[in-house]
Amino acid sequence: MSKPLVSIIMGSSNDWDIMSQAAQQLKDFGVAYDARVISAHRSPDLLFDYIKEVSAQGVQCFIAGAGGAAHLAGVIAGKTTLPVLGVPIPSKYLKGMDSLLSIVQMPKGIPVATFAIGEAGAANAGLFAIAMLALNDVALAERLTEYRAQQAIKIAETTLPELA
Ligand code: RP5
Repeated sequence: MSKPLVSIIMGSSNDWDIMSQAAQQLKDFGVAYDARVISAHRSPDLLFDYIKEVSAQGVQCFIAGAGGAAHLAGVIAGKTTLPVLGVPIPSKYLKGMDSLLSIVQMPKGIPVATFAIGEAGAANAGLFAIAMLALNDVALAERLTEYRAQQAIKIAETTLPELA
């Protein structure tokens, strides 16, 4: 198993339904990743140890998904200069608006690239990580170009149903 290039962290195992979309993109493109449940609130010491450990192993960026008081991505960004991609998880009562605002409103100087709430955000965070890695990996860049071309073909071939 090759060393992970991307670390996916989520605040709860309940976030995996959404965050697995990021993992799936990385898997589909053959990018090695590590996915963990670590909470910024419930297990902060573990989070700091893990960031140090995977950074030393060569991880290139973090994808962090959390819901509600979603501080995970921001806390990671405060501990590393590696890019941090934040995914707001839909929450029970506020439907992820709380998560989105918690992640996107970072103080000047500590950026988090914030994605859409839910599945699309998680999948796009995976694709964005791939795009960053592709800057230094020609084969990966070619696969990404092909992936985009396939999407365009699908759209071009789409027909609408006839009206009755
Ligand atoms: C956050 O709190 C997690 O990211 C999760 O989305 C939310 C609720 O966690 P659980 O109570 O479902 O474990 O830390």
